[in-house]
Amino acid sequence: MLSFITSNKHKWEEIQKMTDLPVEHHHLDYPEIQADTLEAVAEFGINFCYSATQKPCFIEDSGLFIEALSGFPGVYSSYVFKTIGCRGILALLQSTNNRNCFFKSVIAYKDESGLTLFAGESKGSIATTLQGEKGFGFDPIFIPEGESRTFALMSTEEKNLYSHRGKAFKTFLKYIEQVR
Ligand code: ITT
Repeated sequence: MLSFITSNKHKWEEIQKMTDLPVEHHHLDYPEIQADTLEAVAEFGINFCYSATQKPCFIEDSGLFIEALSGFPGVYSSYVFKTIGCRGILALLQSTNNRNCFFKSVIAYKDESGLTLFAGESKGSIATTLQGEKGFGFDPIFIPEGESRTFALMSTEEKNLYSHRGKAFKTFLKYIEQVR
């Protein structure tokens, strides 16, 4: 049985809707190190988790990268969400017309044969106001490319079609179906 280690119940809901494979939700507080890339953060985290569980497991680390802010909050997304939140991001973008951004997700998987990373990105733009109440985190201000609605106005199934996590998880599933 595969184990998805996360403290975020929304991530678990999204992943569950994408597969019929038996995946269990495991809660383990693993360290999220300060590093320049999501890959480095995820790699450290999965090594910690695998040492603790000794079972095939994966984690997912994600971030929002805003062009006009030189990629901020990026690897600091979790902290920035907890501190200034969506409204803080809107305030930081008040004096610019460039609202381009992307979400990136990195899934790190480890089993007896080693560690593998899978990435997914979702390009989009930052809305001018908070819109919608579904989802979590920056969903009320993120509009994926080709859409006019934020993630917070979409069902989980719809968000999965566009999202960074949906894309990374799809690639991960293909790999798992081949190797397991
Ligand atoms: P883990 O236990 O899985 O690490 P987390 O909530 O700490 O859960 P991350 O560090 O990966 O998750 O996420 C960084 C932040 O980026 C998260 O707190 C959200 O605010 C934001 N974020 C990530 N994915 C998002 C999504 O799909 N929609 C909206 N915001 C998202």
